[in-house]
Amino acid sequence: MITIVELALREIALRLREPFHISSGFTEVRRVVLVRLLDEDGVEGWGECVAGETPHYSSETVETAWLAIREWIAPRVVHSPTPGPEHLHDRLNGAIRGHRMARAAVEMAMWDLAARRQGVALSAALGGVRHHVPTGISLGLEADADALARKAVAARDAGYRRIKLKIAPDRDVPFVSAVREALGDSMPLSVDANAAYSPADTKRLRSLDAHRLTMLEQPFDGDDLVRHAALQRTLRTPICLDESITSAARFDDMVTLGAGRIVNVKPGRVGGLTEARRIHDRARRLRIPLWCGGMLETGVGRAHNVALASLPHFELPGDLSPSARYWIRDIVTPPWTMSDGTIGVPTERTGIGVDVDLDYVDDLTARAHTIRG
Ligand code: OSB
Ligand code: MG
Repeated sequence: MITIVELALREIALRLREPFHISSGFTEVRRVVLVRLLDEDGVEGWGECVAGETPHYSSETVETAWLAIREWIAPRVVHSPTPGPEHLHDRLNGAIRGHRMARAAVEMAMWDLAARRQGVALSAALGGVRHHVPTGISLGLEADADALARKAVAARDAGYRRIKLKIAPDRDVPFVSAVREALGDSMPLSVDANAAYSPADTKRLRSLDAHRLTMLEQPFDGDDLVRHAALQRTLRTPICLDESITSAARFDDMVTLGAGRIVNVKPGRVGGLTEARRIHDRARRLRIPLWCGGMLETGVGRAHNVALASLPHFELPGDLSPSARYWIRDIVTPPWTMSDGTIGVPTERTGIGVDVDLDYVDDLTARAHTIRG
């Protein structure tokens, strides 16, 4: 059994190297909630909450996650012995509706802690097999199609294996066509709408079929599974769902309805690594492609994503860029780096495989709160 004796919460602020625009919001300074668990033997575990500053991607925010962890999650974790992270996931899932990003931050810290206790890497604890995970890049909205095309070419030349463009109704077809022309036919290219369209835009979305996209990510609202299914029936390009897939059950619904043919898995969005792995296992059985998404994580959240992406069915490149794409200085050492379009999985170290730079985190901390039960 694992007995947690302390849950330490902190919020840090970290400026992005350049602002990131998507149809559902704009980020310049990332406010990140970090969770550190400590057990009775002095073993620690780290997790990162992916909730945004504003409720545009999902209803959760930094403020709601802070509240949920402090008031409802921590009291169910501290001094309540658990056999491990899967059990903890089910306990939290049974007790708390929603607040998945808040729950995930704690559950993922428990995965790190449990792996360290066992003396294994997080990827091994999850059943990972890959030593390098293929890397794609997500390019934010730009005001100008040529500027976007230049960024896409630079990303291809840097070795990224798939390029994803954010789109919105006023920045789609001409932007996609300029990028496709600049990249040539063979480079895997996809687009992500972050729910900016409605069924009235079906004709416009169908015109994207001409650009040989590997997928169209989340055109409609997260709740609109039935409407996604109707769109998919008229579209050649596979739909990939992101915001819609909040659980393994919702993944099953996607399959039943034909609402999408590819899944973007983000552990934070589904309540943690336990649920993310359940989606992986089902997708593998059904031969539905999936890949690991990103939420502009620091090096802590990235570590969890890299470990998840080492599972066998994560064959498509993820949104797993190296630290330097986001931050002047990451909060972990060593920072995450890319070589030959892949990120190395730290299999030689226990847990998440990177060290949190505590002095730097202290400098960045806006508030802290510790629960000892
Ligand atoms: O939809 O995948 C998304 C960032 C914030 C919120 C939602 C999304 C994204 C990204 C960035 O696409 C991916 C990354 O972390 O590089
Ligand atoms: Mg997305």
